Amino acid sequence: MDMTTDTKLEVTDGFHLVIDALKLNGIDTIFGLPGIPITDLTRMAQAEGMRVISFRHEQNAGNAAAVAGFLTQKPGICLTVSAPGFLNGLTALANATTNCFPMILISGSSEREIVDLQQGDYEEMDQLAIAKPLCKAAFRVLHAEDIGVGIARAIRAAVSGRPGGVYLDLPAKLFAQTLDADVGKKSLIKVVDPAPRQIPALDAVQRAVDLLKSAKRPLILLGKGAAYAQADSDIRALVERTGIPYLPMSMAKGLLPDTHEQSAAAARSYVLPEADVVVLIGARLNWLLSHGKGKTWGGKASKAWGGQKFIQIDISPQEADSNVRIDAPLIGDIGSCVSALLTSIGTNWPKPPSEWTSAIAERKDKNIAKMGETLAKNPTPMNFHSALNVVRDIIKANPDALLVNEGANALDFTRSIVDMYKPRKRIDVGTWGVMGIGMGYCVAAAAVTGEQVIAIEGDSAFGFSGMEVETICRYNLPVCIVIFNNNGVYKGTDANPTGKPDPAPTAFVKGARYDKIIEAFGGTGVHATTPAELRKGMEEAIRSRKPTLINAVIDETAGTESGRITSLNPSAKKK
Ligand code: ADP
Ligand code: TZD
Repeated sequence: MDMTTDTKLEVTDGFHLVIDALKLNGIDTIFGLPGIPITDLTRMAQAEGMRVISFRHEQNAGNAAAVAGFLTQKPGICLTVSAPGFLNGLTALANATTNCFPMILISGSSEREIVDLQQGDYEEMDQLAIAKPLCKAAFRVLHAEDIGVGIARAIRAAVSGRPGGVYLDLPAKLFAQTLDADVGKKSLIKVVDPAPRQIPALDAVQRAVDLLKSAKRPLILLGKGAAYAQADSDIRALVERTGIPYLPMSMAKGLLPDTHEQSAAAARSYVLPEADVVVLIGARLNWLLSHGKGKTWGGKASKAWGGQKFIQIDISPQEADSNVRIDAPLIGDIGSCVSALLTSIGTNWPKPPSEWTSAIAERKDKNIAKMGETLAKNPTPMNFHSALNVVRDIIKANPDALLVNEGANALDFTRSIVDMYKPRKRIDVGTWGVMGIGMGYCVAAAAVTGEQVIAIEGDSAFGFSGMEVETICRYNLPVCIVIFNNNGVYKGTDANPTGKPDPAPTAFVKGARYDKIIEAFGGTGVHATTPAELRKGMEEAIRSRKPTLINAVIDETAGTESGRITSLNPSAKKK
């Protein structure tokens, strides 16, 4: 052997294999929070050209990853340290799974031998076991040569079929393991067709079309699965070619512009009980749709079926019949299902009877006119309606902006008042109605799309992730946060019935100046007590694209307990 030639082997290690495997699969962003054992992973990922966005709390990084997954159809990556960092991220992973958003939570973990014998390691926890029941799939990689497989399996699990959250456990020791660089490279997998199309069966399509043909009062319901699927033009074609009125669920708003003449949103309480055949496209009949039965659907009693027949388009074959009978399940990906329906209905589909569409139009016009009157008022102090009248104009003028929304009243009023014009522009509390998604969603929305982001936040809702205002300023993201400040959870008027000095459980510091928070980090703070001041603040934020926080002072008596879901509060038997 000639000892004069350079025989030094090129090596790689666990750190680089993780980064290379992600990059190979087109993943270019990591949302996370550094610490043992993943600090160097964040540094090296940045050095290797990935965008690494570092948060102040893992739950917010996790929420960012989840919504990045929703917006891009690629799994969003959240990277955390072990035990407490992992647990902080886990809430977001469970939320992503609940919402059917693809996401991978990658957490470093402590030494297996010590964890398994419960000998008390630094941040010891059996993370894999804890994650399993809360996500779609969970994997652990022990050897550097398996990193490629581990990442590939995580990606497939996250985006194929019904999307969801995946946990990937990477023990500290893995990162330092070395491998011949060439062997390492060959061990990586570029996932082919990670979310394969699932074509619906022809007889299922025929069954759905036959049922639809029989309808006198058909209705289409669009859910956030339809928004996720990115089958925008086919969905629009289905709605327009059939002439069927449609209702968008919260995050499906804008799939067709909310101002579309077939939108029945302003006549929701009329169309749900009256419809005879309902086409569900990427929407579950869960609590948000009153489980498809009861008074909302014209049922005689609270759990009685209202008589509707359902066509349900969903990728999950187990979804049908979860609450009421589904007469025509159409199982497949939404793109393939909707396109199969379009082929089958052709171009001469008869429009629904005009008695149905004109009855809807009549209700709609009345409700819209009534809302117009309310919005035109300018009371002092400002209330939800007069403030949202401004937001409504701003979104109309900036239809590409993303709207993040959380709170109770701040959520319900925004959803019904602010029209959306384009798909996937509205992101909110989702299936759980969870507080705390706000700032994480803002960061991801801005980072992933580059568009202006506007957040409409209840003052309570904002508090769950408020520290990420620093993150927004640090990365100089075009985010305008508007806090509807009514001095508390739901309202600011509760008092302690005992007369003792502690405030009521739902009350906050009165007259808090949230705008000062962003000023601490170099952002723009605005204190707005009138619609005019709010408008000026929002317009300037959008013009400058500077991180902005507007403290919009709202009448503390406005709003209701729990917003629109007051009825879910258990009522006390003993008064
Ligand atoms: P919403 O809250 O807007 O009513 P849900 O989250 O309840 O919507 O429902 C979303 C549904 O969409 C889920 O049942 C999910 O399985 C389904 N889904 C998600 N992505 C797709 C897709 N690409 N094709 C078909 N169904 C999908
Ligand atoms: N904790 C979590 C994680 N999620 C929740 N949904 C709640 C608590 C309970 N909750 C709601 O459902 S809305 C809300 C809480 C605390 C806040 C409502 O107050 P707000 O909005 O200031 O954000 P409004 O506009 O004043 O109603």
